[in-house]
Amino acid sequence: MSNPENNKPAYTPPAGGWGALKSSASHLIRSEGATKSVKALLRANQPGGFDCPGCAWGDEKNAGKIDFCENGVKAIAWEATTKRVDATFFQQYSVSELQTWDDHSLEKSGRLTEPMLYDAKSDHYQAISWQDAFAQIATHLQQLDSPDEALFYTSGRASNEVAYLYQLFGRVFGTNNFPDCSNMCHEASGVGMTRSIGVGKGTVTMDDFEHADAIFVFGQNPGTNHPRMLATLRKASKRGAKVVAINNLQERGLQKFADPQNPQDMLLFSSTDISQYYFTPKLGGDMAILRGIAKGLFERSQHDDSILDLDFINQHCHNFSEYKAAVMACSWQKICQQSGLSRAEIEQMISIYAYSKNVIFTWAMGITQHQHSVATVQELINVLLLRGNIGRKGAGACPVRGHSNVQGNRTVGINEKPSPAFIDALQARYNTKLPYRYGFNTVEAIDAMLSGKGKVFIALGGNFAAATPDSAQTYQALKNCDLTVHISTKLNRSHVITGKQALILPCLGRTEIDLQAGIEQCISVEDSMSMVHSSRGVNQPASDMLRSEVAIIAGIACATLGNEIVNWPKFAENYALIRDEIAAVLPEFSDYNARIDSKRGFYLQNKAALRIWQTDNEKANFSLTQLPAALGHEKPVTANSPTLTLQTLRSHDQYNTSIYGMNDRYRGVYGERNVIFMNRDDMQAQQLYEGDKVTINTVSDDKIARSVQNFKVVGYNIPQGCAAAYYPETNPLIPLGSVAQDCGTPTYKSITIKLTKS
Ligand SMILES: Nc1nc2c(c(=O)[nH]1)N[C@H]1C(S)=C(S)[C@@H](COP(=O)(O)OP(=O)(O)OC[C@H]3O[C@@H](n4cnc5c(=O)[nH]c(N)nc54)[C@H](O)[C@@H]3O)O[C@H]1N2
Ligand SMILES: Nc1nc2c(c(=O)[nH]1)N[C@H]1C(S)=C(S)[C@@H](COP(=O)(O)OP(=O)(O)OC[C@H]3O[C@@H](n4cnc5c(=O)[nH]c(N)nc54)[C@H](O)[C@@H]3O)O[C@H]1N2
Ligand SMILES: [Mo]
Repeated sequence: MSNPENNKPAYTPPAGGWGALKSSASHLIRSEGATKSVKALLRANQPGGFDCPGCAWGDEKNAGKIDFCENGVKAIAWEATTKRVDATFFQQYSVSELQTWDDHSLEKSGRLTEPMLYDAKSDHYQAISWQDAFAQIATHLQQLDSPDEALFYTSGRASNEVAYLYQLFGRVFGTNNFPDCSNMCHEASGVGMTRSIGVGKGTVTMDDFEHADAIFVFGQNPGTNHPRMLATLRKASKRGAKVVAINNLQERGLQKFADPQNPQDMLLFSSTDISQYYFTPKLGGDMAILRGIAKGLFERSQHDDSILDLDFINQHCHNFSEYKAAVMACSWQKICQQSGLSRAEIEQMISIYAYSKNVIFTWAMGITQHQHSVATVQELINVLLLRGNIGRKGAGACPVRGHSNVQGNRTVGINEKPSPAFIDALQARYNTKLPYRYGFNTVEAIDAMLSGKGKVFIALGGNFAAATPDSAQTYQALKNCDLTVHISTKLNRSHVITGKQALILPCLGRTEIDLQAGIEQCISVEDSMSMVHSSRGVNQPASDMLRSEVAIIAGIACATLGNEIVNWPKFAENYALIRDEIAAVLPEFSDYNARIDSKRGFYLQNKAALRIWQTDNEKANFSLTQLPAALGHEKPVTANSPTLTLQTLRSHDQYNTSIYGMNDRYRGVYGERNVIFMNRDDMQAQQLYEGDKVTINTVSDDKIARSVQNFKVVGYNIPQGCAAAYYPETNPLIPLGSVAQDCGTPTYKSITIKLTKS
């Protein structure tokens, strides 16, 4: 039985509000770039300004002069810091010494200012000219036995322009090895949705949120990770839409929210309840919930014709009767046990879903980072299809993307499994043979480096060493490489886990002015609602030696391949020409240059939203996957060796591997990150007390011991058998082989662990 004390909230004032503004301000000052940042802030998400690098939530069409959030402020200030990591810094600190620093200290050192080459003899990075850096990379690439020995990683902050150029470079070089952050993030959404409805992106626009009668938010913590989404949810909630949260934790930001941009809310410190309905399933239990909703709909449809949208189903869907049979064969007992919710709770969700006309499902990492994540995404779609909730105003599927342009990167070709049609189009445009065979995703890339099949690793942004699973193995993988190259703005873990040779190539950030051939360039990005818009930096570059990402990729490509097939330098001088290329290869971008200049950009039409299904049978397909036989929490526990299922997640003061600060305000954690949130009954059962220090050990059958030490136990409102701790500190625990079925995403939200007292 769970103890009522366990429901004690960690932080009582509403999320957002004064706390949010005070925290933003202190970050601005601490970043020592205050004046610059303030000027920059007012241009965030404004026409003619830059796209906030914080997240991929859509822009409100009636947003005023201010359309950013606390965490956007942090991202902008972080980039605008006046601290510098230059050649003198690297003279002072050897790489071995930097390896002992934590992630926060590395990034806090400041912006990278000039190209650096690692010298193994002295164990220091030393300055190198851009030309020599490009030549080094070219030599390494040209010496490979096969182009497939090169790996081209992308993090989702890259613009459409550089992403397009980068994939073109990799493919003309001869490989589809494009592991990317998406492989660790929303891959399951892309794979599952493409199978079911023929598109791998959300089907809704911002406008749909104004017409939804219910919004179900699955496995997502918008208060921290998509704060501008809270404003959208709050508006919906105020006009009477039901907001239903399904989350393993009681997240403050989903419960109450005072809008820091609404003066009235601030003065009165009033707040709106965001989610009137809050359900806390066990980790990985969402598919069972959805199956329960489907079962309830089928049961209720026996007495009520309005429950299922049979017209829609008959006209558009395939596999309906098979799906119905599969659902009805699944027992309530199994559904409740696996989800961790009671029958009454699930019935409540069924009522909300069945009696709301237009429903949107949103989701993020709580859904996609499990073993059965593709099946769960398909189950989300199944349930939407049952009531015709796709392709209708106010209804649809909304995977909420993470990185601000991760969706755009995929659209323009960053994909290790490109469609033959895309390669055909590239071949036709450049009149050259390009590879069709699939490349490596992120985990496969690590395997390839470990086995010697991957020899040159190039990263366009991100922090591969820290973001990926199984840190010990990943570090070894990177060290095995002949060359590692990082195109980055700030110092991070990946720069100090070097290949035999290593280069750091410092680039302009999104907020900075990008001058090419004397002309200011803009770039463009796509948000979670498929809106493509331009972004123009406003700050002076952190150093005059920085180059833009486009210029760097063009430089590497030109040194490696020459200019015969593609005239790289021409594109680096004028990004509008890259957009013309994109438009020539992807017809949905026709008139690209003209259309990004319109006020808030343009919408990339989503076929599923028009009820055109680009699947093999041209139907929307119900998927028939069974519930997992048993999740971690369902497996028998022996008293002397209790296991827990661990999810790894973000604190309020971080952007992925960038740690801005040591607080997690809404969860009541201050000044530290090595904590493990536990159910208090589990603590009692294991004789652990608040504040005890534990070692977290992974339970896996691959015979590799994995553990992290000195984690402080924090009693929390979390279902029994489940625990939570921050990423990236917990990445040493994630077995490399533990990935989602059919999409290869590491199972970052369900790792079986055992605790031992430190
Ligand atoms: N400020 C800030 N913004 C960010 C980021 C950041 O680090 N900082 N990262 C960006 C990126 S790349 C991404 S992908 C997004 C991530 O956005 P989120 O997906 O919100 O990120 P996480 O912190 O991983 O949170 C996962 C949430 O799902 C819940 N959860 C975990 N497992 C389950 C489960 O099995 N079922 C259910 N129902 N819930 C579960 C957790 O309790 C938590 O609330 O945010 C983006 N925006
Ligand atoms: N355990 C666990 N691991 C996870 C996750 C999890 O929930 N749990 N989440 C996963 C998810 S969803 C994601 S998306 C990945 C994120 O993986 P990545 O995208 O690889 O990691 P980030 O931390 O976002 O990358 C931060 C670095 O990007 C660089 N950078 C910042 N801005 C720019 C820019 O404008 N240009 C360039 N070139 N570089 C820039 C900076 O040097 C900074 O250090 O992590 C994954 N890893
Ligand atoms: Mo992500």
